[in-house]
Parts: sequence; structure tokens; C-alpha cells
Amino acid sequence: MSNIDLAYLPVVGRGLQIKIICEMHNIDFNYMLSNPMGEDFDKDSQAPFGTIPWMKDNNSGIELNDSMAIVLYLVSKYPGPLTPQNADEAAIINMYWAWAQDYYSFVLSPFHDIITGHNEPFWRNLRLTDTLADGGKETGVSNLTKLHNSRIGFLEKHLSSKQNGSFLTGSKCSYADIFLYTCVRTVQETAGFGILRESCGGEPFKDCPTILRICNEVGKMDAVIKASGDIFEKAPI
Ligand SMILES: N[C@@H](CCC(=O)N[C@@H](CS)C(=O)NCC(=O)O)C(=O)O
Repeated sequence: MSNIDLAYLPVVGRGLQIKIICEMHNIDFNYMLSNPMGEDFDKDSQAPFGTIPWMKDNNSGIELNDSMAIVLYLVSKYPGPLTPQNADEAAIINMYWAWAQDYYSFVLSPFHDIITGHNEPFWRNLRLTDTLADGGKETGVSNLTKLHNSRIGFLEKHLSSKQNGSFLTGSKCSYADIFLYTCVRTVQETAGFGILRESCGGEPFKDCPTILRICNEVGKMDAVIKASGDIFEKAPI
């Protein structure tokens, strides 16, 4: 039996970063596909908060139902290259992780509703939003494109003023770099995010050389290549 049971969806989403982190820390895991895109796991009845990712460590018995909680647990329980060296380093990494989580929650996730054509109330367990309300798809895409540009604009300005090594926090790749990478490549490469690419004239990160440089460095790492496989090409989002 694998040490870790991990449930998510067959998309990049909030699952790939956990898979990459497991690969980098040699953590064996059993990947289960959840409803509505798989039958190994029922998020509505098996996940305490009704969302995925969900994880159970069969060694310790600990069960976690939040992506950041899962990542923080894995890098501290199973130390490896992504484990922060001290509290200060951890705090800064967690701030960048939270940037990516907010970008995902408020930009990418509402795009998922447009891409998958869902706008019915309560189709999610976590949030009640209708991205298509007040103007339909065109307005929704236009508003979210503005938000995308604003969010990445702040991060790029901040990072470019630091001139601080190849990664977010300096010379060492962190779990926040991994999440930034999965978000950026999702927008650049997955079929579903073609609508954001189109809305940005084909290059959604064209004014973000620092963000792109960091993602290029992350994308060169063997564990990232191995864990990602062809997911950006094949997954819809
Ligand atoms: N803060 C949570 C958010 C989890 C979340 O929203 N997961 C989405 C998939 S990425 C989900 O389960 N959506 C289905 C639903 O809400 O029913 C985390 O980071 O794990």
C-alpha cells in the first residue's frame, strides 16, 4: 500500500503541484480520481469539506483537506529540497504560495466555470459565484482578463524590483515556485485557457519577464518534467 492516498481530478488545477512536490521528496502516493471526473473517491461524502485535493497519510493516519495544508505537511514530515530551512524562509515562501492560491481562486477558478459552462448556483461545495452573471461570457472573460493582468502586474513589479536569483525567494526553488509554474503553464498551454490567451492577444505573460524566467527554471527540473508528463497538453484546464 502507498504511504499517501491523494485524491484530485485529471486536470492540472491544485493537484499537479502536490504530485511534483511528492516526486521531489520521493514520497510514494496513490493517486485517486474524484467525482465529478473519476470514481475512486467521492469528494461530497469522503472529503470533510467536500473539496479536493484531499490526502490521507497511511503512516500517521493524518487526513487533510486543503492543498496548502497538504503541502506544508508533506515538506515538513518528509524533508527534502523544498523543506524551508527556518521560520523566516518559510514565511516568505508561504506568502508567495498564497499569491498563487489567490490567483488560482479568483482568476483561474472562475475561468473554469466559463470553460466548463457551469453557472448554476451551488454546483461547487466551496463558493457561490456565477462568473457569467451581469453580462454573460464576453463580460466575464473581459473582467477576468483585467484581473489576470492586474494580479500578474503586481507580482512582476515586485519581483523585478528585487533582482534576487533564479526563483521567487532567491537561488533555491520553493514549493511556491512550483505552484506559480503550474498556474502559468496552465494558462499558457491548456486547451481550456485558450480563451484567456486569445483575450490577451496570444501572450498572457508578455510583460512578465521575471515570472517567465522563474517558470522556465522550474520547468527544467527533472522531477517537474517527470511528474507533469503531458498533462498541460492533454488536460482541459
Ligand atoms: N482552499 C482549498 C480549495 C479547494 C477547492 O476549491 N477545490 C476545488 C477543485 S481545485 C473543488 O473541490 N471544487 C469542487 C467543489 O467545490 O465542489 C484548497 O486549496 O484545497
